[in-house]
Amino acid sequence: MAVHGIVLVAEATVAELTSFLGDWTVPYSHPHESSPGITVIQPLAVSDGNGNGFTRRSLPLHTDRAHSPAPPTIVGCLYTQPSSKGGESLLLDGAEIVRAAERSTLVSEARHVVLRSRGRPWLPVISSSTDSKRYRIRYRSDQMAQPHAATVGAQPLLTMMQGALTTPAVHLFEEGQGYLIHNQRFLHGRRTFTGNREAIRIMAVVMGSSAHSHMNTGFELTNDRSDQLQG
Ligand SMILES: O=C(O)CCC(=O)C(=O)O
Repeated sequence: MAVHGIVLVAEATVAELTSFLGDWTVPYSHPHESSPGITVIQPLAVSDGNGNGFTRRSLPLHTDRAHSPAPPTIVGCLYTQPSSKGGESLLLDGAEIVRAAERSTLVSEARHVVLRSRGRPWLPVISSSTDSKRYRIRYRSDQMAQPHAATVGAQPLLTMMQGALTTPAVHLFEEGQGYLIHNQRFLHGRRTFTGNREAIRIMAVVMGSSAHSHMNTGFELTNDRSDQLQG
C-alpha cells in the first residue's frame, strides 16, 4: 500500500483486516462508526441526512473525510454481503492526476483548486510538501463539499481533474473481497445497486512510530503505477 497506494483483498474477514492494521495504525473515528474506526455501510430505511453513503445510490469518486483538515490515511472496504445488482466499486489512482498536472505544468495552479465546505476553511485539492516530493489529494463533490477554482488560471486544472475522474477502474467485489487504500492518494466510490449490499469500512491513521508513518503526509510520485487497476 505504501508503494502502490492500494491492496486488494480476497477471502478476508474484518478481524483479519483489523489484525493486519493492528500493530502499525490506530483507528480513525467517524461519527457513524459502530466500533473504533469501523462503520457498517448499508442502506438505511431512514436517511440520516448524511448524503448517499447509507443508501443504494451511487457515490462519485471521493476521498473519505476530504473536508476535514486531517482525513484518515488508510481506508478499507470489505464487502460482507453482495448486492442483487450493481454496486461496483470505483477506484482511481490520484497519482495519475498529479502526474498529468505536472506534465502540463498546471500543477503550479494546484493551491488555487480548493474544496469548499460550508463553515470550514478552503482546503487545496492537491497539496504538496515544500520540496514538492510528497503530494496529498482530497476530493469530493457532494452535499458536504464542492471543488472550486479560486482563480481563472486554476480552472483548466480543475477541468483536467474532473475529466480524469470519468475513467475509474471498476470492480465488482464479492463477499470477503475488497480493498485497502491510501486515502490521500486513491479516490473511491461506487455505482448504484439493488438489494441489501453491505460493506464494512475501516479508517485508520499510521502510528508515528511505524516505518510507514510517512504515509500520513501523503505519497511520492514514483514509477510504480497501478496499471492493473486501469480500465
Ligand atoms: O459502498 C461502497 O462501496 C463505498 C462506500 C464509500 O465510498 C464510503 O463509505 O466512503
